[in-house]
Amino acid sequence: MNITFTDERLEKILAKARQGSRLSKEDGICIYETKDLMGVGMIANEVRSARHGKKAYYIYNQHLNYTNICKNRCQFCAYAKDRKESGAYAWSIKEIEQRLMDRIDEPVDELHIVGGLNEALGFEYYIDLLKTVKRIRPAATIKAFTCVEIDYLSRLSGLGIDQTIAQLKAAGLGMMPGGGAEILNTRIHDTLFPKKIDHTRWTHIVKAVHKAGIKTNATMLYGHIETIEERVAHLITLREIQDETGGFSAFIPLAFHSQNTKLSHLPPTTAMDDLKAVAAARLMLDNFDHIKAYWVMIGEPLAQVALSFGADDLDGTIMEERITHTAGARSAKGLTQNQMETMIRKSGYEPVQRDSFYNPKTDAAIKP
Ligand code: V47
Ligand code: SF4
Repeated sequence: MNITFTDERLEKILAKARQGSRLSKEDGICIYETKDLMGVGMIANEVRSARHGKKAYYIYNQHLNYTNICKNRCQFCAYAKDRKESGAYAWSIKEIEQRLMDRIDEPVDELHIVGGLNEALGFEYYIDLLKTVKRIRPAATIKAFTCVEIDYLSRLSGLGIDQTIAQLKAAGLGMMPGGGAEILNTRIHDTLFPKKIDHTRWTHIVKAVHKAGIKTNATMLYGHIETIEERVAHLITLREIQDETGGFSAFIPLAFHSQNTKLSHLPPTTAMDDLKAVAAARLMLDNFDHIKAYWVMIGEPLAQVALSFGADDLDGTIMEERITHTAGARSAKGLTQNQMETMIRKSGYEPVQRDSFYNPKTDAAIKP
């Protein structure tokens, strides 16, 4: 297909994408800087179509955020609280069981489980949590914790990283979500989340997790104080890790929401930022199969458009999202399977209900 660009620098990026050549740091910067959003989108869509055709994936999932008490208190986080603050909570294992039972009649394939670093919870709590979920939902995949929790739990248990991962895996951990990476950069770490692990530790842990045979996702939190160069460096770091381990499943750009955070003066990301984040990921991360447009953060309408800007996955039905909604997200808290499939079909794509490892659930497709 002939593409006419208003920014001629995109000709070179299109040629590279068509040859399957790796894009450089300069190409990444150009993708973010250019005003030719449609040009970038068309290249990203070509790459997305070659890999996935008209398929758009989603999963039937449930989020469980077991505690919002967190000792890290990252500047960008509206969700975390101190122990004595009003609204602070920590669910007992019984309460977790209850939340699972509340939805036991639904065909949930994945439990997405993350929470704050709550010093009142011991290592045994995490093991119990995994075992309880596995007992109640034996067929579902537990996608839980991030490298931040792995680091924390290895200190809490005194077991070291590899043993900690092994114990969590034995208790039912199936894969890990991508949160916690934020932007892999010292300046941003020291400014926004100095108490959380830095990029060196995150990289070390994610490689150990992949080596243990556990797939993870990767994310990038954008739209705060980061520069374009820092975004591109983040993507290149992830690409290099993926070359080494092959352990990343999907990449998810996370649009920063500033309400109720220490950065509440910052404006929301624009549609231009959000679509560029998806397209840049599709083009720079040539060794990632899946790019998610997380509808919770960019809203359902823009997530539909993002399917034509490089995304092949809309994440899941969710039902009870807390982290982004505490920071002012206006999207729904959850979607029914029907709403999800309608959203995909109305964008011109074919919904594919998947499991956590992108195996299609062929028997479960809802017909229009
Ligand atoms: O780790 C925190 C980010 C992450 C805010 O792997 C914020 O499938 C925006 O990682 N505004 C949690 N973002 C969400 C996450 C995720 C979501 C969906 C799918 C997957 C996956 C992973 O959200 C946190 C942090 O990076 N975050 N505060 C905020 N105010
Ligand atoms: Fe804690 Fe995670 Fe929030 Fe940081 S982003 S304060 S680690 S819950």
